[in-house]
Amino acid sequence: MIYKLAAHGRVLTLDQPRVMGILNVTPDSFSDGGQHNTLDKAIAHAERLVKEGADIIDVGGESTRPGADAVSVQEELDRVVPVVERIAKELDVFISMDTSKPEVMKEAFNAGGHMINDIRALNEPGAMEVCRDLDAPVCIMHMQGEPRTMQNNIEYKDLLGDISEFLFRKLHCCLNAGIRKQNIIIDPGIGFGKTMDQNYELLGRLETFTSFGYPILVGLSRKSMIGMLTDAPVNARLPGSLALAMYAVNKGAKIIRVHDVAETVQALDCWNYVKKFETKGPRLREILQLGKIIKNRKHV
Ligand code: 8Y4
Repeated sequence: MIYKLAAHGRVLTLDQPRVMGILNVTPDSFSDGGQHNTLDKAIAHAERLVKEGADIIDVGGESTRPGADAVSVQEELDRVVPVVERIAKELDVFISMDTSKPEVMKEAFNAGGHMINDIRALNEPGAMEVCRDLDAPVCIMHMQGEPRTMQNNIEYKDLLGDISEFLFRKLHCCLNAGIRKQNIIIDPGIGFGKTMDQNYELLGRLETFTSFGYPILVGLSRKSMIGMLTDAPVNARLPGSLALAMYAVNKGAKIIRVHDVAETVQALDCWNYVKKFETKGPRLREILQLGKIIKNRKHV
């Protein structure tokens, strides 16, 4: 089964794992004070992610760190919409909006964005209806609790069972609300209300979710499950991030959300290439073609 995401006449085929590059547009990520500077810097970073080979840019204006302040609708609109609008005009890439607010989903989509990445799985009033009306692809993520407090009182009856049940219920709600099946992506929500070992268990059994019949997105990049295991600080977690990303694609993940696009693209190029040799009697034409495509990448 080859999944396809489509919006505004752009199609993203998930015939191979795709890379979603993270673009944070919270004031602490780019600011040196001025607002103009912030927009230009965000666009420059987006351009770099695209040159490095990102298939999707995930634009986020709300910090989901535990303890981060809530952001008003207007504030998030002001952060996200101008960035999405300029990426849509200037860059050849699929744009994702990391938001839970229906107003932001709508405005950012109408500014040229292609999909919604909602860590709250369309839980805000009106979000489901907005996504249905936009006919936008949407990622439904599992989270226990709220970002502010999700790492307190973590409790599951049965980790994989509870998360499967949550996703099943959400899928049912989405389909009932009129969201098309082809527009839905699922995500087990690594790091969102889970202990270190629960995150490893979830990843170790990621194939559980492939049979649901929806493409799987995972975010592992630089997450604390790597730091807690290895003691690596957040800026030294690239090796762990790459290892876990490759593990996830082996288990069927179709979209990997990452900070380090160039490095992940290289890892995936090698993964895709060796994958061609898995089946006996590999088709030499196809392999030769893929080898050329990979060599022709511009390194930035
Ligand atoms: C260091 C680096 C410490 C990263 C913490 C983090 C996901 C997501 C996030 C995810 C989907 C994050 C918006 C958390 N994670 N969306 N968003 N899936 N769909 N933390 O796993 O990167 S933000």
